[in-house]
Amino acid sequence: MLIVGELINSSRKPIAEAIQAQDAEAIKKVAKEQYEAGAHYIDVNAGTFVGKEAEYMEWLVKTVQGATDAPCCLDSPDPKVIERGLAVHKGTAMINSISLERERFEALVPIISGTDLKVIALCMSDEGMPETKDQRMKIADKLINLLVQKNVKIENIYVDPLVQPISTNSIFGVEFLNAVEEIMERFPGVHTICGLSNVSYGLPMRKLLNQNFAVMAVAKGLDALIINPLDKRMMANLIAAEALVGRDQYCMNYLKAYRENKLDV
Ligand code: THG
Repeated sequence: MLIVGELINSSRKPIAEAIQAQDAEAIKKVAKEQYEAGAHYIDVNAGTFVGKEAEYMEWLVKTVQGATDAPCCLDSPDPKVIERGLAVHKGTAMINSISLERERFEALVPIISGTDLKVIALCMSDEGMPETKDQRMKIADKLINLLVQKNVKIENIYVDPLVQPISTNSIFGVEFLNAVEEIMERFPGVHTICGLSNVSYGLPMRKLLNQNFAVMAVAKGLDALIINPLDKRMMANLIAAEALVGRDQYCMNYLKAYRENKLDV
């Protein structure tokens, strides 16, 4: 399971304050904690700072990479902001994200084409957010094919079918899960990823819903997640889920986590 640590996001108050104050130590601490908890990529998002997002993205990338060896997941809908982060990024970044929205697609493709960059492909088009599995599949199919045509390796594509709140429509959870299953079946080599928190929006005990949803998605083949890696129960659940679906040979990872005291949370 590839883990992207979500906590460096300006929608979170302490992060917005640290960015505003240019408090590098505060950002470095959150980067290190996530890396040590098992994050492979550190998501960086300064999206709430209109007009300063690109400048802050650059600062976040430099700051995070001054504290850990982890690559960043550059999180912005604006290709200019992603470019700015990429210009100072060391190693192989993950782009979060491209979509079928025409402007966004055309601006990002030349940046990604022929490189080893990983890219999150959001199932979103100029027609808006998909609701059913079939709507997601149509977008995923077009996106994957276009990206591969444009010289992006299928192994570098992480399709995000987009999680929507079950409080607004009770089918949103299952439509998402079935999309994961079909994408992994129909496009061998591609990855699937998502952020979880939307699924529980508007409901109490959000962690309970997020944790269960993550396990169900793993059962459908999801192999990457944007999460809070400091959530110990979430991390333990994922290790157990991967062992249970046969993605942990000889349960080695499960046993290692047990010996390291990471399961009894
Ligand atoms: N898909 C893609 N990118 C994304 C999302 C997605 N980027 C943004 C978002 N969704 C994922 N990132 C966050 C970041 C912070 C929070 C939720 C999603 C958040 N965190 C809690 C808080 O601040 O209190 C802490 C979570 C916890 O304690 O478990 O709200 O869907 N491609």
